[in-house]
Amino acid sequence: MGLTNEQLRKIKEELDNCNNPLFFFHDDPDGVCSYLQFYKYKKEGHGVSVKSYPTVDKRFLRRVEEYNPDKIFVLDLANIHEEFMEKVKVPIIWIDHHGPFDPGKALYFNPRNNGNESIPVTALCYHVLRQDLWLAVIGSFGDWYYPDFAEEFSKLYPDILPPGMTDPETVLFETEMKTLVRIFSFMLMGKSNDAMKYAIAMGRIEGPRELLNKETPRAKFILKKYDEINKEFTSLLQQAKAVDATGKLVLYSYANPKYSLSKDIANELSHLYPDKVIVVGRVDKGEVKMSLRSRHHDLPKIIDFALVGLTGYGGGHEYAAGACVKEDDFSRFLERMKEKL
Ligand SMILES: [Mn+2]
Repeated sequence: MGLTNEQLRKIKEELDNCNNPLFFFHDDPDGVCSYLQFYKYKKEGHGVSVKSYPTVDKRFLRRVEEYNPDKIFVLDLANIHEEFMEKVKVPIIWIDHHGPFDPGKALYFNPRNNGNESIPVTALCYHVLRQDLWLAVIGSFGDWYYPDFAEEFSKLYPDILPPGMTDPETVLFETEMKTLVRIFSFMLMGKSNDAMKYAIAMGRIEGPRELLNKETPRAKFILKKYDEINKEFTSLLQQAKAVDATGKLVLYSYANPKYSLSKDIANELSHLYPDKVIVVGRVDKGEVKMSLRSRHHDLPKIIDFALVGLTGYGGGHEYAAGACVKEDDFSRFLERMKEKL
């Protein structure tokens, strides 16, 4: 599925043939569940979550020096910067489902190169190892994807994933899977080192019930952060659900929370208003950072149009994207977006 059996075998071989791997992973449920599957299998090496800008660039050379790995794995990240690639002397194994992009000297595995399917990296990792089913399932639904091993999970945990539910969006918003995905999303928030503490604790959790029922101190530790962020999230979401949703574009903006919750709020609004274009903006240091959602437009195209002449940047998938503009340019940006809807 996604990758050929030979490719899956090759990844396993690369994983087996190293002693001190360094894993760079995207700081979302798909990324961290990919990392956790590999780390739990290897029981050695280090992980680094890559925040905000999904690129492994020279910011991370310091980590390579610090950990001195004999192999680097890059998981669920769209880009590796040329300079990073040049300066690093050990093999790089890169597994991703964005792009595809030119892998340079990295050994590159991307299902989009074998027929255009965008399968979450966490599902690919499961096909390699077949070990931590629950992590693979959570990471997949986190990317709005129904994996071929979901039924197996449903048999073990029918209370979490009721049998016969095959639409990923329904699963994600109407079952306990919602809480599980959100626990993984929230635990990674904040500084990278803090996020890693939670990721490591998660690596010791044995299954979803231990987590949801707070059965152990490590589960309580993770759920404490979740509960704290969820409180803030719930109150922002309540405001977001109250905004005027009569136009083609639904806008919610907020300021000053400790964490950026835009992605999760945008997903909720997109589920609530499937036919609308959703813009969730977080005002921070004179800029507005946005999460955008639409099921009927090519968002990167519209963002590029709206950005002409303004200071900002943006991009992403057709249906889920991000953008950032100066606070003074925000209303102009929205006006120009509306011209294209
Ligand atoms: Mn992904």
